[in-house]
Amino acid sequence: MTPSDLDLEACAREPIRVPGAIQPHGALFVLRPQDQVVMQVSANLSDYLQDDVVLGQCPSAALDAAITALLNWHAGRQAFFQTRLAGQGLTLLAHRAGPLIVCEVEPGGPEQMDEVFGQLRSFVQKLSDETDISRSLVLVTQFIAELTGFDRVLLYRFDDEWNGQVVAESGNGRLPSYLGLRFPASDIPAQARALYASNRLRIIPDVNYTAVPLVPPHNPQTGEPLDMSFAQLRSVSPVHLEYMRNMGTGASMSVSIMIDGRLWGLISCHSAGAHTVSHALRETCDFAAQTLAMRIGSLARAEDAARRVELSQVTTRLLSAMSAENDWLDGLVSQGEGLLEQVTATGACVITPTELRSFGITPAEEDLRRLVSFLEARPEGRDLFATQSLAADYPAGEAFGAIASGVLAIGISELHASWLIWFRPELVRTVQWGGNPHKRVGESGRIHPRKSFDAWRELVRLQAEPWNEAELAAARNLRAAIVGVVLRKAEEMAQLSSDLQRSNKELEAFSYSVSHDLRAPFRHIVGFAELLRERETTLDDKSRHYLQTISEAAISAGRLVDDLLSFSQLGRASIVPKPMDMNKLVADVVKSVTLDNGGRRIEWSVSDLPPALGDVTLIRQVWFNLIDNAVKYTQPRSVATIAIRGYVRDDMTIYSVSDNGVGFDMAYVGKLFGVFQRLQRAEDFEGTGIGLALVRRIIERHNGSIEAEGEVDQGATFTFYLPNEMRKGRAIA
Ligand code: JQ2
Repeated sequence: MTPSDLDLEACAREPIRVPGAIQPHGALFVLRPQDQVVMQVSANLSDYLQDDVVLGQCPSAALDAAITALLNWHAGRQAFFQTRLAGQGLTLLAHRAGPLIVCEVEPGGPEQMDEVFGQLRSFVQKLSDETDISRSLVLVTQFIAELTGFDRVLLYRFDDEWNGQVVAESGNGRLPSYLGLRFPASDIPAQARALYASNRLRIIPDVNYTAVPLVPPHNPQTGEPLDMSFAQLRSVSPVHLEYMRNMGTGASMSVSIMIDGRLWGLISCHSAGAHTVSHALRETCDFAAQTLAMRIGSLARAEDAARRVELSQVTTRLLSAMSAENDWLDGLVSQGEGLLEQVTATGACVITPTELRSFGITPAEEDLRRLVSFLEARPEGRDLFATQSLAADYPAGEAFGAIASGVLAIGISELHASWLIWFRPELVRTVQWGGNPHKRVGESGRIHPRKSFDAWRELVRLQAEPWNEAELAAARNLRAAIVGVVLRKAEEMAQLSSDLQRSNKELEAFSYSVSHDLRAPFRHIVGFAELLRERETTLDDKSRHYLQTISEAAISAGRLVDDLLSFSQLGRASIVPKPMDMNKLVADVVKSVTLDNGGRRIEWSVSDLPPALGDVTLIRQVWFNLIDNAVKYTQPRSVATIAIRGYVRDDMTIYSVSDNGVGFDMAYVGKLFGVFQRLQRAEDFEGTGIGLALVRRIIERHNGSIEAEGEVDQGATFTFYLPNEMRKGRAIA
């Protein structure tokens, strides 16, 4: 037969409950309870029961005692019946199949159960002392290997997709180790798993057996094939027998481990040659397996609880790091290892529209940004997203599936597309596959473990280890922690900014009233100083100089008050934007600034300036201050050059004033536009220290912006941006 997927598919559909045959290590007959007539027999029945049970008749008187007991059992509710047929050296086992009773006989006398109970007792003791699941699994394989004498006992555990992995093993070395190996779900197909969930034990004492047919093949009364789900002797699938032969095993037995009603795994026993185990010992194995199942159930719950505590400690660590830093992201990233540990990932990133911080192994930034677009587009929005196979949900993910098949993502902002994302690599990359231990010389055939591993490999391509509940919960908790930290920081900021706004308002009110009240006294000082000078014609030079100084100081103080006043008024006045002829405005300003420049040489270079929208008086003030500054700070130059430019770019009209003056150090550019901030010593250059603050305020009131560039002794350029006609609708605040 040629290997083909079709064969395998057919085998997955094989009706294994109704094979119509048994294995030859016992015999079977079907009894109709009303009249005790034998309805069906296995063709080998006379090998075991001679003429005591014959098709179409009632069992002979030699079995009377057993049959009476059997009928008593049938009238009750127990599922299984067992008795000794001492005269024949057999054990009789029975169970119901619809209205009929299926009876099976197997050779075997009463066991020396005392010793077995001793072994069982010590096993149960060891198991209850063991707190680690993995070591408990090894204990059970050891116990069963000792009890049954099989060459190798494996513990085979199913994952969510019913792929399996050998997670514990005991053996005498006659068969190769399969520890750690993984197999695809198809190696134990669905109908077999369903059967094994209800009938927990099966044995194949000799893989090379010849199946014994049932006679007649169907129940003569119903015409139905016999349901052998619970028959000990059920003949097994020929495909599975082929598999066993290919893996070099002559006998097998497997016991289901059921946890919370689900088939969790199998204890799978093999021998190189034929090997059998009595019914009593098989029962003991089942008992051990179910004891283990209960233990795993409770250990798993304890482990899950411990894991949640462990992960919440990681969350706490991350939380305190985030709270300690000004920028919570810095804190989070400073604990990169913890971030990975939080959900056992190999890579992680926090990605916002403006920032990307990553840790460990992650896809490239452009892949991450595209992944975020995918996440954002989901109907679930920014809820948790977890997958063990990203490519299945998001085909573009295949490109980086090797490092990020597992993705756990969680939105961390209501407002922005900000995500915390963890990654896990494709599983095949992480599997330890040292030296192909299952590859044996001479292994052949269409199905055997090595091919199974390849099939499994194909199956789990682009799949990562799944995220468990404790990890998903940890991700949610961390999100809550982040949101908490961010919220608290935002509240602090809001508090700060409302404090700031209040003190700004107070300051404005204060400076308005102060400057208003100071204006008149300064005028008076100047005026009276002037009057005094005119009246007292006999004053000596020194006194005249004093008077001159008084009036200059008062003029300067008055100017300061004027500036302060207009600065504080700016916060209140509403702005009515009108088209402004900037060429004219600048020409006027240049003229007024240079009226009295003490014969300085200034080379002006003024380009044709585009018009703009704004309040002419205020913008004139801007030009005045900038140009006046340029003139002022070029004083030390023998030839000052001042250039004024203007152009339109997109929805902004941009103007600049450059000079070759004393410039400034860019390190202090942030201070340039503050009130009373001056980079040069006040006495070197006249001015109130409010000019640039006022300029910025005016520009900002126009919804524009201003920036400065300079270098010490190399001049400065001030550039301001005003929203133009295109943005007129929302140009002015
Ligand atoms: O031998 C048994 O106890 C039957 C249960 C069974 C097992 C357990 C044994 N066992 C292992 O210890 C390991 C790890 C090395 C594997 C992979 C394994 C497989 C395994 N398959 C079992 C049963 C079956 N497999 C059955 C039902 C047999 C029956 O109860 O009648 C079927 C139909 C198959 C079918 C396949 N097995 C294959 O490997 C493939 C490719 C197929 C065809 C889909």
